[in-house]
Amino acid sequence: MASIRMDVDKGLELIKRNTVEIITEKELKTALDEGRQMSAYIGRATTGSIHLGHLIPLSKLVDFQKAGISTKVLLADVHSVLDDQKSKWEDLDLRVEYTRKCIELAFDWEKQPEFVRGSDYQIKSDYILDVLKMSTIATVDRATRAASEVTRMKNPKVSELIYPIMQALDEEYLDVDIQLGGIDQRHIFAFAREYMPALGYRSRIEVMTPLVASIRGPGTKMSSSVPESNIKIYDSEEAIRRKINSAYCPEGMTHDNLLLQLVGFFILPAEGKFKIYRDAKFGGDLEITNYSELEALFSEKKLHPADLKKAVADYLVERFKFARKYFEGNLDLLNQLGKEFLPS
Ligand code: STL
Repeated sequence: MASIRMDVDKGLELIKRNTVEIITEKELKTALDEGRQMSAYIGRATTGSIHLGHLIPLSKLVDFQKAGISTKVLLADVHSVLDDQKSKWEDLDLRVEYTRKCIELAFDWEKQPEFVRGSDYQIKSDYILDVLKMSTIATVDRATRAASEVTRMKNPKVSELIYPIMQALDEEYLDVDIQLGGIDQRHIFAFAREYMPALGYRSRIEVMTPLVASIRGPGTKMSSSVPESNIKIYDSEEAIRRKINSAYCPEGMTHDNLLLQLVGFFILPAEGKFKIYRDAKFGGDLEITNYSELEALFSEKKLHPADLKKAVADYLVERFKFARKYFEGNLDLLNQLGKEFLPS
């Protein structure tokens, strides 16, 4: 008994760490208490290039795996067209291949998640019938609110309101217990919680990760289409170092600090520790094992931005070497996808 109790607590702690909200934690705890074998998924619309901003929600999958939860990644190709045609129907094969490869290569997976392509099931009649059913129940107002944070919604198309309906139904068709996503998905998750029971499906547990700070500081965004605003996982070593060096990271400021977030949400979960090599005259080497330790050091100005930047850049250069090598040999694929996919 004692050991099972410990496993439940450990599992809950793993799932909760680095999240900002869980709807609901009580349901999660009950499921763990009952020892249920669970599965979780995260969806990624195949809209643009994969960069650092995408890796933090994806990193959570590693914690899920460690907690014994099986994991899936939805390559949401249909969604990428529904979102104001950010992809073209005829480019979806390529977009899916690209997105999958990036996610495979960016993580040192103990076990690869299961990849599922949206269009493999979303255009079958049983799914479409459910979309139609939900469209008769969901109000335009609710669907609009749900879509607003995630799709373009400039001169909104009907497809942008279908988007949240499909994202809700994906939980059922992927046969999962948990959906994971950034906190920007909150309204969509609430929409799913509300409307799934109306179709006779259970509401799923929704787990949300923090929003990633931007390289250029508060008020800016990491955007796939602006190369200097993001770091692609296959950017050149020189570009990684240049962009990290330019990142917003004022001494002592822990808010909106991408560097701290990368260590806390991306590096520590994967490695368990993070080494910062420093000259003895600047305090000598540091080994950090948890985020609060790092935050304290930084806010007390015992860790200088330059040392943090150097250590994070070194890590990213090493971590992404497989992705860099792969895409160096497959520039054709990137060229076919378009200019914004090319490395800087
Ligand atoms: C984006 C960017 C991002 C996440 C998503 C889309 C998620 C899309 C999605 C689609 C269908 C699902 C779940 C999630 O079932 O970071 O453009």
